[in-house]
Amino acid sequence: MLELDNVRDHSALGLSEDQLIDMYRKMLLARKLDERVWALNRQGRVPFVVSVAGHEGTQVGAAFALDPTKDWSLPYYRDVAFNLAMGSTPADLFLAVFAKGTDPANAGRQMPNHWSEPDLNIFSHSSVIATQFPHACGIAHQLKTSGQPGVVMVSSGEGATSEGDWHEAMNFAGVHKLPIIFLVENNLYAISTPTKQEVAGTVAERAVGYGMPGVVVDGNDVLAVYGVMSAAVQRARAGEGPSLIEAKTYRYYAHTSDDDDKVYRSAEEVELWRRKDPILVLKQYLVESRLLGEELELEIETGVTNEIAAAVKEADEAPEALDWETNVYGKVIVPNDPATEVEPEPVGESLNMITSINRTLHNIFEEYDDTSIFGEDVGDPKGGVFKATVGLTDKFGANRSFNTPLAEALIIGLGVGIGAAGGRPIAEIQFADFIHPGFDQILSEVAKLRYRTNGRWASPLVIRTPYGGGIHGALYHSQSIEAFYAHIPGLKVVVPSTPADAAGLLWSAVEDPDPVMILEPKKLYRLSTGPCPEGAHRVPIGKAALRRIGDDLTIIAYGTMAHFAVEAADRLLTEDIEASVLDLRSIRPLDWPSIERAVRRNGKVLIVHEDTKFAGFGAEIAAQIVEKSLDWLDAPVRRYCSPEIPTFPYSSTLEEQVFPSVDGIIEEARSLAAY
Ligand SMILES: Cc1ncc(C[n+]2csc(CCOP(=O)(O)OP(=O)(O)O)c2C)c(N)n1
Repeated sequence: MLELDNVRDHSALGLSEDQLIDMYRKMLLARKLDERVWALNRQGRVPFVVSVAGHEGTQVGAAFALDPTKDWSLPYYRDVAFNLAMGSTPADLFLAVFAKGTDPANAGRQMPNHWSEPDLNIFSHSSVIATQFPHACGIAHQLKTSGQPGVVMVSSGEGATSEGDWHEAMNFAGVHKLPIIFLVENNLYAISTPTKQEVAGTVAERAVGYGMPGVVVDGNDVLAVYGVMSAAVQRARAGEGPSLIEAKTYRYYAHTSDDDDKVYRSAEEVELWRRKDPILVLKQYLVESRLLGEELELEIETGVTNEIAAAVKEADEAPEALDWETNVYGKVIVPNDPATEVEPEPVGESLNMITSINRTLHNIFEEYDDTSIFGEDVGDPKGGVFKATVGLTDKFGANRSFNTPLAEALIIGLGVGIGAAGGRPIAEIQFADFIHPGFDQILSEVAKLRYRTNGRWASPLVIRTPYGGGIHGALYHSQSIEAFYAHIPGLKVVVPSTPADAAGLLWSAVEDPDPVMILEPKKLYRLSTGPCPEGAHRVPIGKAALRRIGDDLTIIAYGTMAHFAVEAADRLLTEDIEASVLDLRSIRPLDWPSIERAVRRNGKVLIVHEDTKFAGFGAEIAAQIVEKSLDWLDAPVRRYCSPEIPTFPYSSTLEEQVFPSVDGIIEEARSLAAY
């Protein structure tokens, strides 16, 4: 257990007099900086303030227990003093306050107080409460499994401990005994909601359920926080696992400049806490210990004031942010090489798609020892519910192929952290239908990380997930999810239809610096067989494959429907209808040149997908054709999709009626050819 004896003697805590004075200086710096930002806000020069005032003791006490040369931290928006104590400069902070292009954290793209400093191992965060916790787990897991010495500190307010991501991360950290410290700065309110409406019992008590110690500490006493934090860091360094620290503190101003705190708390309450001001508490200790006289106090105050004035000036004079465009992707793919010939058959042993994926994962793991794969039932002996990962744990160890708890937000967020700490993560989501608890992590974190930090951090995460219907999977094991994810800038989305493409796209995804979602049509896992090249075989992301060439119409499809379209095209030949089949393979980025070439060839396009029609991905293809190639069309663009029902029913007789079929494609193609 963590000792909470509230040591009030700095030398007993191992702190030198200089360190103690430095703590005081950092706390004062944060407070004065805060006051200056409020003043700028009143002058109308900065639109938004998140105040630290009141939290300085907690934050400086925590930071002093960490070593930024090896430890990692994931501070939250209120952690001004923490960041200053870790080594960020006031100028860095004011550049963010003024949203300048040289703001090192966000380049003017996020609101202020969204910290990021790779040189200090401070990881970026978004505005979404609690998404940082799975990232902390990923970083800690990567540090631990790659033998790096650091520990991870992740902080939040007490309100954040109601979010699912917090609980999923606490659970994973406890299960894996990760070197993490969860620091909760309990200032009694989540905006206006008092703690008793957020938490039954106390925050610290929540730790018990996750197999870690939880302690409460006076957050206004910097020495007490430092003591508890140091013990937690020591515990983590010794391999004994995570800790939860609940630091009781208070914020003196409203939640942000947009909040009016008078409606939910009294002036008397604020005044009561003002008397326990962490800066006063430390000052009193310093004076009583004869470490701070009037002269030194004045010197510190003057130094802090000058430092802030210089920082404001520097930030004020810095160039405005102009670049809104770059760093959406690390590797921008602009398809420019249209498919004109039928894609040649690869050479190699004939395999089905699932065997090809499994063999490819083994090959990738051999090639790159920084790869890891994780998800529900992924580890051996099961090796995944579809057996895609069989043998990886046995061969490469449980650090690289492991089961996670049933927690999709955690699985995706873990990948963000593993990638940040230098790993090459592959997340498996057991079924695409169950990816939605992780949607926020994909949308808000995975896809935006590079953009929001202007390229200082990235998420090279591969997300593999079996998807689609036609296998009696019913409403919750059949869904098409591509339209949701194709809509997200920052993400790449691919859908293979052959075993060789499943292998080749996987290789390319793992080597790509950007997040790539691979939607594996599970109907094809065993249905689709074909030759697969040995070893590294790469299929470029953003490149469609022409499967058949014909002059009467073009069928554009992907996944299972591309497989069906090839069969349909072959059967249509008996009716003297020649259809081109363009298998998109990548839906973001989209191989527009190949689509355009196909439209020009025969002027008739049939788009086929399993998903429903309304706002499905086919709508995007059709819109682009109409926008850019209308003059080449000889007939309206057609779409053949499933009807507007919430996915395929379980009963065979029902599913057969609604699952797009080869016969259905033939019928649509025949009608279009005759137009
Ligand atoms: C997922 C999510 N829900 C709601 C919000 C809006 N919001 C921003 S801060 C906040 C309160 C957070 O309170 P707490 O975690 O206690 O931290 P504090 O601000 O008190 O330091 C809320 C509800 C958000 N940013 N993200």
